[in-house]
This record gives sequence, C-alpha cells and structure tokens, in this order.
Amino acid sequence: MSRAAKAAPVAIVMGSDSDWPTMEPARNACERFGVATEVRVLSAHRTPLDMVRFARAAAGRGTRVIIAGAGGAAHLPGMVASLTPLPVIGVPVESKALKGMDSLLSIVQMPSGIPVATVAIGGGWNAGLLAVQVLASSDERLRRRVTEYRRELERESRAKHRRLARLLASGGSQG
Ligand code: RP5
Repeated sequence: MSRAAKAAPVAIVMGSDSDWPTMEPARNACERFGVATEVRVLSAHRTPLDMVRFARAAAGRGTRVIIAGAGGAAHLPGMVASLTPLPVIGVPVESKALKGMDSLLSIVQMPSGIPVATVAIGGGWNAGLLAVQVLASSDERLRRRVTEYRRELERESRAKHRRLARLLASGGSQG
C-alpha cells in the first residue's frame, strides 16, 4: 500500500492462517454492515518485528479498530494493544490441547493500563460486531444499522418462542 493510501477502518490480524475459520466471521460481521476490513497473519512469536511495525503504523494509516485473534500462548492481542492507542478486540482461538482456555487467559488477563476487549473463545462474529459498534459510536448511519440488526434479533428470538410454545402445546418434543 502506498503511503497516501488509507487503510480499512478495521484490521483483522491473527497468529496463523489456521486461525482463519475462527476469524472469518469477524470479517463477515463487518461486511454485513458495509465496513471494510484488512486481513493479515501476524505472529507475536514468529514475526515479532512485523507485528511491531504494523501496530505502530496502524493509527497513522487510518485504521480505527484492530481485531486480533490467537491461540495457545496468545500474546498477539496484548502486544498489539501495547503498541497502539487504537482499541484492540481480542479473540481467543480454540486450541487443541486446552480447548482455548489457554488462549482466553493469555488474552484476557491484561495489566492495568493496556486493555484488550476480549470476546468468548471462538467469538469472531461478536468481535466483528463490537468493532462495528465502536465505529457506530461516531457514525449515525452505522448506528441506525446496528439498531435495525438488534430488531432482527428480537424478531428471531420471539419467533423461536412462538415455535417452541406451539410445539409444547401440541404435546410434541424437540429432541
Ligand atoms: C498461534 O499458534 C496461532 O494463533 C495459532 O492459533 C496457533 C497454531 O499456529 P499454527 O501452528 O497452526 O501455525 O500462534
């Protein structure tokens, strides 16, 4: 990217391409609201200098929110957060050995002064939504779209209630 080119408002970074199935929903959530993203593999352990360069430059390039996912000894979100004033949303990726508890605790237990907004293990979709909501806090049009999305969730949830109530009234079972 040239020096003058402006970055997408949301950067989605992850420790490995094996994290993509967890992180893709974050991009999908942003796309649903028409928010552009930049996606890249960036490892706190395998490419630490690339991580430093990216995080230091992000705000100046026009990035507004960073979503960072990693698994195991998941240092990427915290390290990126330590290098930028931008809000960082951490996504614990489910690991084989410890089912993502290692990732979760590595990401969530940040020292005072350097926050990472940590979502659930495998919470890529919510990470994307949260990034959209951060942008929506200063964007009236985006805020209206988030409000409409919440109404859709309400409608879906009430429809679920009606379906279950009908099933129970007919003496049926879902199992
Ligand atoms: C972490 O190690 C990555 O975030 C990934 O979750 C995990 C395994 O990486 P690969 O060995 O699949 O490249 O740094």
